[in-house]
Amino acid sequence: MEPSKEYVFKYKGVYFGVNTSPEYVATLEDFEIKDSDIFITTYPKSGTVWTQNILSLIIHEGHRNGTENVKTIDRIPWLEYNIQNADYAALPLPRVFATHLPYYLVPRDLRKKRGRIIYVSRNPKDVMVSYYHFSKFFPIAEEVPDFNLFMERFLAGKVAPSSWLDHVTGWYSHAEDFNILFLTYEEMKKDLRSAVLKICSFIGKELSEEEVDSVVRQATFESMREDHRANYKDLPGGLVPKNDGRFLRKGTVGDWKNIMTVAQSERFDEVLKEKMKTLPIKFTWDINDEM
Ligand code: PPS
Repeated sequence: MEPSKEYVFKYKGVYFGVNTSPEYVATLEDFEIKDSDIFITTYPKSGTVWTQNILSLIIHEGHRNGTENVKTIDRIPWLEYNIQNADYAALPLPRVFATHLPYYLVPRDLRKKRGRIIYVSRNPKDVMVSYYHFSKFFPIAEEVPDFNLFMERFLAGKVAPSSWLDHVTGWYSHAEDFNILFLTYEEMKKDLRSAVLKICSFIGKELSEEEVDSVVRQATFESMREDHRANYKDLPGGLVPKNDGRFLRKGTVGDWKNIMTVAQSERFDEVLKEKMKTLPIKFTWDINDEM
């Protein structure tokens, strides 16, 4: 099966989209890490933008109290897609980056436990459905109107950055090589405050009760949708969204049930569920499930 058209190259087994190149990705191996660096690492549609905003709110008082008007994309750039051509070396400390790279393509120094990684995963049915909707609104993505076709591509790893299972398995099975905090989208959804506290403790940032309250309040789906700094309404590079789509679409657990038929869900389970049993994570497929 052919991958989606916008995935312009494959590098060391992983599909990449536009705005980057194999040469650039290759340089990231030597990317110079500072000890205070933080990398938000995800498979797409797993809660990246959400975690970016939480970190902006935790780290920057001016973001929290509204005196600073810096958009997420400028505050926390994408490592492998340097869309705005930022000078990464000149970013204020602690630098925070977002990346969808698999564990074996990230800067070498991270493996020496320099810097910190926050890895966020989400149940793959919701990931896939979110990705499907994204493909319809993101102007440089190939619009795939047929959900079934999109699902087959997703299951075959013919989307960027290739297989969801390989991404998650890779990061979990190499956890010991990195200074890493694992979170799930669903635990953030169920108890955002605890997730914020875990992040604070991991990055060594102490906030008062009121400050934590403020972070939690501003990191809810509803608040972020209204916050022009955080909602990615202005897409990078001046791109204009199609079909009235948004990055912050529904923000729920279990939305897959609204689109997947029973047969599609069974097909998905047949391909992935058995293999997922080896993962040390119990995914939540419905907001009412016990965690
Ligand atoms: S991307 O393209 O990889 O950066 O996308 P990513 O940010 O990882 O994932 C987008 C989904 O995250 C949801 N989102 C949130 N959910 C709950 N609360 C908050 N605050 C929040 N912020 C973003 C966003 O709505 C996308 O999920 P879907 O299911 O499409 O709504």
